[in-house]
Amino acid sequence: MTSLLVTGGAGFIGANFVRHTISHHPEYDRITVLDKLTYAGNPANLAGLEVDLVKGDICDTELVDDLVGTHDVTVHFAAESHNDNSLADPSPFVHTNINGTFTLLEAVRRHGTRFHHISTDEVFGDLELDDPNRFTETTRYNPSSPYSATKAGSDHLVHAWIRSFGIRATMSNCSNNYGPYQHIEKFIPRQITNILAGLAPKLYGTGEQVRDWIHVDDHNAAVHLILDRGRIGETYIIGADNDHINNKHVISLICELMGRAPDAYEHVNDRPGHDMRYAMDSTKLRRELGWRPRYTDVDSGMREGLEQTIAWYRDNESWWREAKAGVEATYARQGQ
Ligand code: NAD
Ligand code: TDX
Repeated sequence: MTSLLVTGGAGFIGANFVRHTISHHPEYDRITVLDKLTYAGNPANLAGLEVDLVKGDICDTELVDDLVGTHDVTVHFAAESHNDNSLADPSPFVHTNINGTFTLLEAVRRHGTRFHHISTDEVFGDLELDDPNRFTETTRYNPSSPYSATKAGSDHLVHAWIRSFGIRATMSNCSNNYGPYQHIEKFIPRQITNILAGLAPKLYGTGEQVRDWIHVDDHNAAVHLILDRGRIGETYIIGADNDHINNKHVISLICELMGRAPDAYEHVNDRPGHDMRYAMDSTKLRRELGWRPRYTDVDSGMREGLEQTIAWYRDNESWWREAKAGVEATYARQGQ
């Protein structure tokens, strides 16, 4: 039996990971979540689960040392995760994404426990729309925003701790996730809850940007495969081959699935420095570990994933309603 520490487990992907672990991986007999419960963390995401939730900062050396030392495996999701916020104030991004990852790595080095670092496609920068290439495990780092630069910094720390100190770590870089429990500041839940709240969906700029959308359950299934069978020291790219669908297409699909005209959205100010296209090549993960995404292809799997996600936000209005006015007021101040 194995004990598991999940940092950021009260956030979107971390909470889905805890749920996935409880329903599919009984070998993890004790699960602890370490989460600062920032605006993005919500204890309700773990309601009813047999999990110890410790409220704390991953930069707290003593607390982190104690928790890492008493769990066999640490999976590190905790981060400041929203690009738009990083443009308004980068400082929490440096604190959590860089100093927090450093604090965890030092604890892992002291205790020799297993570590998995969760990262993003954005560390590779962006591709032009007509560039046929996709990101692989060997793509050069080239981050654009304060968010992606701090995630890139955290990845470099993990690489260095693996090479210099031989820690037992793996890493994964995944593309844009969607699914239940995602904060309504993010693209897909913002549009769904706009429609539910009687507001127009909001598209940045022309909406030509491409994100390689993946359902959160497909991401988390991949993380478990890496924990079970991934090679120590290795990085795995995770992506579900949706790298041809632009934001305009996604927003129209959401409108259509929610019974609106496909063009029933507004154009708003673009994001400064907006990355154009992300595309992931997950061949290594598929070949080595046999991973297959369930929610792939925009006309079948992604449509099904979006329908389920829309139903979740419709059925869980109390989960998002209170935050909605504040999130929209912040966007309105930015002309978004
Ligand atoms: P999220 O913002 O929904 O959740 C982050 C969680 O971390 C929150 O619960 C928050 O309270 C917690 N946290 C923040 N600072 C902390 C600190 N100093 N100490 C302890 N806890 C802290 O983010 P998410 O979308 O679930 O992303 C999780 C991870 O996955 C991040 O590392 C992110 O970079 C990565 N990622 C996200 C996506 C995506 O599309 N959302 C894609 C690829 C990778
Ligand atoms: O209202 C919006 N309208 C809009 O057009 C919002 C919030 C976003 N957008 C656009 C910007 C992006 O091109 O949609 C796309 C997706 O935006 P986000 O949901 O903010 O995601 P992104 O910036 O691509 O980053 C996400 O994927 C990689 C996560 O937030 C990161 O944590 C992850 O690392």
